[in-house]
Amino acid sequence: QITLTIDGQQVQARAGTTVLEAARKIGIRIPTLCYLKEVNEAGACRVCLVEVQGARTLQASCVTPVAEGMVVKTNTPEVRQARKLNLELIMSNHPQECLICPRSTNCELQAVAAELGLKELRFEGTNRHYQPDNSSPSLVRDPRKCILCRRCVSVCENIQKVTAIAPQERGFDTVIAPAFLASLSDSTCVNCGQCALVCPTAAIVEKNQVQEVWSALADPAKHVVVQTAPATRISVGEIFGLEPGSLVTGKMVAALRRLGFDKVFDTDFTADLTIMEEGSELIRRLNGKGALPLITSCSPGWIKFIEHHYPDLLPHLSTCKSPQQMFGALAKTYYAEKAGLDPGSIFVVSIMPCTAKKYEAGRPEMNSSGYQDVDVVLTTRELGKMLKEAGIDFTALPEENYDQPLGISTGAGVIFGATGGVMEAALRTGYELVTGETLASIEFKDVRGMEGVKEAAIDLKGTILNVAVAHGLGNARELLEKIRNGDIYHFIEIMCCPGGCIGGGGQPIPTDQETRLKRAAGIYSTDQSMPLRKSHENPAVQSLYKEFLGEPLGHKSHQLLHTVYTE
Ligand code: HC1
Repeated sequence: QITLTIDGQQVQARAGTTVLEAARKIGIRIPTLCYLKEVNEAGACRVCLVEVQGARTLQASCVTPVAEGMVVKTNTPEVRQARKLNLELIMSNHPQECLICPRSTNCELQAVAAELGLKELRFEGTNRHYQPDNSSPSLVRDPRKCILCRRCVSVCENIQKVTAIAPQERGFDTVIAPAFLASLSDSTCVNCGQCALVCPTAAIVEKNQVQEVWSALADPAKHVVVQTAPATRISVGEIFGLEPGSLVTGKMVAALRRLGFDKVFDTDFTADLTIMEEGSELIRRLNGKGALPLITSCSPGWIKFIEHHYPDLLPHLSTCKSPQQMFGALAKTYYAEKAGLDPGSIFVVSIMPCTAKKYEAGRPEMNSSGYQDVDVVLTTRELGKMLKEAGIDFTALPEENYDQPLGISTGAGVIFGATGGVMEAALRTGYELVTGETLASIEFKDVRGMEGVKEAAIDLKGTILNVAVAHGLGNARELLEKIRNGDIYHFIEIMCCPGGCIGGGGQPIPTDQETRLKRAAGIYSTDQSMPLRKSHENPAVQSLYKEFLGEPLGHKSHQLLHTVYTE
């Protein structure tokens, strides 16, 4: 332990702790912009300056380690003035578009300016000459709003290990962009949107498609249906001031009806269906037909990552489309038939915690209904914007139920939203299908939690199934290297984003580790509250097979619910 003094108070801190953390421990708030704990600790923005006795200049507290006997002052006239000056310099070439900016009221630059009491902008810098990059189906990069904090670079390089963006050029020309200033769509970007989650401003945001949905809703010739992803029901409430993890399924359904959707359905229904298809695929592969380990394929950022970086492992991917895409294909076939609708008039909207789902919906494979299966994907954040625009008082809404039959689901469907959930859902069904026995305990806790790579050996009454789960692409790399090195696994779940979809790039900001944990807890308690918790017990899935699909991996399933990914 080290003892130091901050603003006259004695503080004990572990060696290696920064002055910023030591100050926070005793309730002293030092403003920060570029700092992101354990991801970006670069001291780049210099708004966290403090005075350290004996030092010749003010120090960036986020990168200054504590030292024995250190005397720190965080609130002197010089400190306040220096922080303000640095902020003014940052803002001198930041577009003054706050009123119409997508991050307005949720912008850290705006918040720090208010916190520091900035009252005037005395300098006019050279405006950045780089133009917004609209090339990606998922994200818009606007270098004019970039404050060069490098959070996006760190998350892309160190957490996702994708390194699609990095600082390019020098001095005033510095810009965060793909190599050779290529557009995002020409880079190795997987569309995960983790950059957008950590960006303090609007330099990287989701591609906003709200207007496309308003237009569809206003078109009397269109029958507009919506599906909601597992991880949206425990996060959309945050946009309206609720705690992360608060379950708002019923209010979300009510809100979507108020917006004018003709039917409100649930992606959890097709998550259950995915388990039927993927579980059957696993059993088939265990019987020698196809490559092992089988790896899940529902996370589109992960799919793009394996296509770019591990094409030799593509035969291991499940051929199942994601639940989002299975839903789209069924909405325009099974549902159209049942409801007596022309599939061409059905417009499918998805509410997803994910920016890569926008890209997935536009992939050329995703039109097995004869139409583009999913028409528009909105992130949780865009749904929040839409609801605000419509003047819907979200927290005052009553709880309503999903429409049937594509709104019926089990607890296994909902846990898809947290890392380990797809695996656990598959084990709940797989165990019972393989052994013919009812599980005594349905909770597989070894595959839950935030550890980067989780492994377990599951005893299927004599047959041992080696399973592993990775979330975040950096962790996925680690696991994929083990497969390449010959480690034996039978079944693997990989989700692109840290924490799984609860930490998706389209989720409310902030999405930090504390938030992820609360959302995951919300997911698991939702599962516990469900009357049915195993996918094969979903009566709507059972009817779907009886009335329409036939059997898992049958001809129709093959045509509508499966695909093959190539390099
Ligand atoms: Fe996900 Fe999935 S769980 S990928 O994380 O398999 O986005 O929530 O909708 O498709 O069901 C996301 C979440 C989501 C799909 C399902």
